[in-house]
Amino acid sequence: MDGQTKIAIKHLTREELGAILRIQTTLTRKMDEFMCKHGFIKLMPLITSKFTDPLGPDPNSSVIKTPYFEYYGEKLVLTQSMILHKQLAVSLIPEVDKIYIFSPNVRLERKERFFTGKHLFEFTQMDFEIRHAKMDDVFKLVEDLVVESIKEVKKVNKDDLKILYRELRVPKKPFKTYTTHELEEKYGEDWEIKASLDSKEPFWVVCHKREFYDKEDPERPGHYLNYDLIWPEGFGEGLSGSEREYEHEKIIRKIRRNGLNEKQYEQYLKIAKAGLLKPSAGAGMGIERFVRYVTGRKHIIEVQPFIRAPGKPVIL
Ligand code: ASN
Repeated sequence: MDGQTKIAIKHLTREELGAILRIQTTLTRKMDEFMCKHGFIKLMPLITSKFTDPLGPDPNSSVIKTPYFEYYGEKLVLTQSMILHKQLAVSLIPEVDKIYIFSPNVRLERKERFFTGKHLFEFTQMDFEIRHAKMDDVFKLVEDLVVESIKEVKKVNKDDLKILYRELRVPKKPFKTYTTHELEEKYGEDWEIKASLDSKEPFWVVCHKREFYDKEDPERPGHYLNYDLIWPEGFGEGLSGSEREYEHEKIIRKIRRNGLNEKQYEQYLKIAKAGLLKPSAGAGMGIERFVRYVTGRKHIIEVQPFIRAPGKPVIL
């Protein structure tokens, strides 16, 4: 047998993988229960589309190319995130104003991203969107979700946490909130991991200059109504989201400012122009990152049985 296949087998037959996956099962079951209890409707994921999240300009994004392919003369793309479809769903589907999806995303990141310990080029996020919601509604929901999920793991997976030597704390609500500006001032431009290492509790970071769909504060231009949730102990970013731009004129202005191809978003823009997009807010929580934090693993590949890591060969 060749060396690469042997490595893949070794990765799959690790003693702790069962414990990690049992914890992942508890977390995803709890998320389903929690979202249903809060009135969310579950959508199935979409992995092909005419348009997807452009993932930029965002200082945190490093995709080297967008995965396009042709099918019966149409140019389609693999999902980088379902953000625009989430917005369409909560705007247009009658009597459905809260949705969630376990959504696979493909993001062809630069190979150096392997060394962050938290990047995969294929991963799943629990993506949700709420019509007419504001940032504070999302914060409250996510804080309850995180606390309830972690309590459930501590209850159901005691033995698994022991196998992993993981001492897991239940976070205290409400989580603290910082602005990107204050963290930059304290830690410099690469604040994320330093601030995460300094903290024992998850915390929010608001106001990131990034994609066109994140809402700019109408009262404070240059400030953004968006947020990341940062896991503590050096695990770094685990969720991001925002209130959304829904007015055509603002969306088109930002698409042009960002140098994106308007043509690609044609149908989405038509719907926005007809005034059919509703205000909403939401977020996406990276499942593998949540599992990595809860299980206390050093590198995210440890929680992924079939590794899809930037710059690494796909073996199985
Ligand atoms: N899921 C994120 C959101 O809801 C978007 C992303 O994954 N970039 O804003």
